[in-house]
Order: sequence, then C-alpha cells, then structure tokens
Amino acid sequence: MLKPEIEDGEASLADPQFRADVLDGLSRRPRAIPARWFYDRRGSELFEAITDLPEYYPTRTETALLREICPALGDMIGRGRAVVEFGSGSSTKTPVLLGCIEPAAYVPIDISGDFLRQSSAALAARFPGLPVHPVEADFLKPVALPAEVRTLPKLGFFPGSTIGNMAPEGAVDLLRAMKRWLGDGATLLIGMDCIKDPSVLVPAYDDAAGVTAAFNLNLLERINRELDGTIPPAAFRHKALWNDERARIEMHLEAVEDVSFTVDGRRFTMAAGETLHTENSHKYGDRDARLLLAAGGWTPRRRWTDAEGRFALFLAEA
Ligand code: AVI
Repeated sequence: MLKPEIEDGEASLADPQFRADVLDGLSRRPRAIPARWFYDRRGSELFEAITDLPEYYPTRTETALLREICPALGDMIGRGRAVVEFGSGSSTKTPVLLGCIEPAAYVPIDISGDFLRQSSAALAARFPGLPVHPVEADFLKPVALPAEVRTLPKLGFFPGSTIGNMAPEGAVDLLRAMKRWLGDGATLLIGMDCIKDPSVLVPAYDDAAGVTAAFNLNLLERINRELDGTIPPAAFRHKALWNDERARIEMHLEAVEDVSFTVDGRRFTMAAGETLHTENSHKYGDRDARLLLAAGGWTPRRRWTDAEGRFALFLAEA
C-alpha cells in the first residue's frame, strides 16, 4: 500500500508527515485527513479483508477481467518489457499479467520494505529466471528505476483503481510523473473503477459485516496510538456517501455526540453531526478516463470492461 506498516507502541516514532497531516486536517474546515494514513498494519489487514467482501466488487472484477484479456494483452504488449508496478504486491493480479506477456524484468515499487521483500521473493519463486528488482519508495515522490532496466522498454502497471483515491489534479500529476519515469515508448496498464448506480457503489464502501467501518475507524486508533491522542472511537460512526457532482464515493467519520479530545497535546472539539473526511474514491466514465489519461500525457489505445461494465482496464501509450 501507499504507506509503511507501523508497529504497535511506536508513538515516539510517528511519521512527522502523519503528525502534520492530522493536526492540519483536524484544524481545517471541513476537517479532512488524507486516505494514505489508513494503512498501518491493522489498516492493511482490514483492506485485504475488504477485497474479499461480497459487496466490494473492484478487486475480483479486475482480476477476472485481467485473466480474460490476457491473450489480447500478450498480443498488444509483446514480449521483452520491464514491468514496473506502482504500489506492488497484489498477490493475485501480478502473476496473471506476468504470465501472459513474457516480461524481461519485474520492478515492484512499494513504500513498505517488508511487504516488498515478501512479495518479490514469492514472485521470483513463481517465475524462475525473471529478474526482479524491487524498489522501496513512495511513488508519490520522484522514483529512480534500477540501472538494470534503464534501457528496456517499460510497461507501467497501476491496478486496483488506486488512481481513484487521488483528486483529479493529483492524478494528472502522477500520470505525468509516471510517463517521465517510464520513458519513451512506454505503455501503461491502469485500472479504473466505473461510475455506476449508488445502490451498488455505497454498499461496496459500507458493507453489512462492518469491515469498511472498522477500516475507517482504525484511523482514530492509529492517531491515538502514534500521536498520543484521546479520541473516543465510540463517539464516531462510519459514513459512506456518493457525491454525484464529483463522481466519487466519500468516506467520513461522523461525530455521534459532541466530543472533545486532544492529539499531540492540542485540543479539538467536534459537534454532533460534524464529520472528518477520510477518503475519496473517484469513479470514471469512459470519456472521463480518456480525458484524465490524455491530461496525464498518455494516449489510450484500448479499454476493456467486465460484462456488467463495473470496472475498466486501459492500455495507454506514452
Ligand atoms: C485502495 N483503494 C483503491 C480502495 C478504494 O476502493 O478506493 C480503498 C478502499 N476504501 C474503502 N474500501 C476500499
């Protein structure tokens, strides 16, 4: 995921950026904290559990779609590329892709070193003879690819609709940066979740078993643990809503009563009904997605969706 896992009891080692984002996010109106901070160890486990939920269609839909389009992908991409995966470690999707394109090398990029080493070792065992060059880095900052793949043509792989967690401006900046890092002749395979009826979208982010609620509320536990907070999680409830104007699911933590707490020695007060905005998950129609890719410097060549049109994979050229 986007952020490293943090062990329990590491309050003194809190990431300064986490502290700044939380204090700033609690002070601003409307209150908002970037979604990247969901992913401590517990948050990463809860996200894995989300991907198996009956209501959360994106992961299984994208994986099935990838399997289905494999032969076409093999034909279009050709062999001999270095596959560069952004936010690597999706244990099921990566082997599907690597199995159908005969890559020359695999470069997983992830901020979590432990996770990266584990998934790289598993991949190397599964594809003997494939050079694997893990890069421990935050791909929201400039990334240097390993010297071994510098002269190879690249295929960027950015599955999961992770691009949807960024505001469109940030998404465009990232696509442009990817184009610079991957170089001339690069190709990009990117997953984007499609706009659909809120009766499907909202339950995907507010499941009956309450796993997404636990994922959202875990942010408060993380703040308490790492930033010496006194937030009572029971004073908040998970809220997921579809913002039609911005074509995104929003997740919030809503105060169910007037609540006062401290974080890092600073006091904050929230009135009942006030929310802390914790995530956006943008959904893209066909044209929106093409415009986004074009603004990011990529020319869309092919779009595939599942039979129900829930999730799309785009192949684009630099
Ligand atoms: C990681 N990301 C693409 C997920 C999404 O669907 O936006 C994160 C998530 N949040 C709640 N459920 C899943």
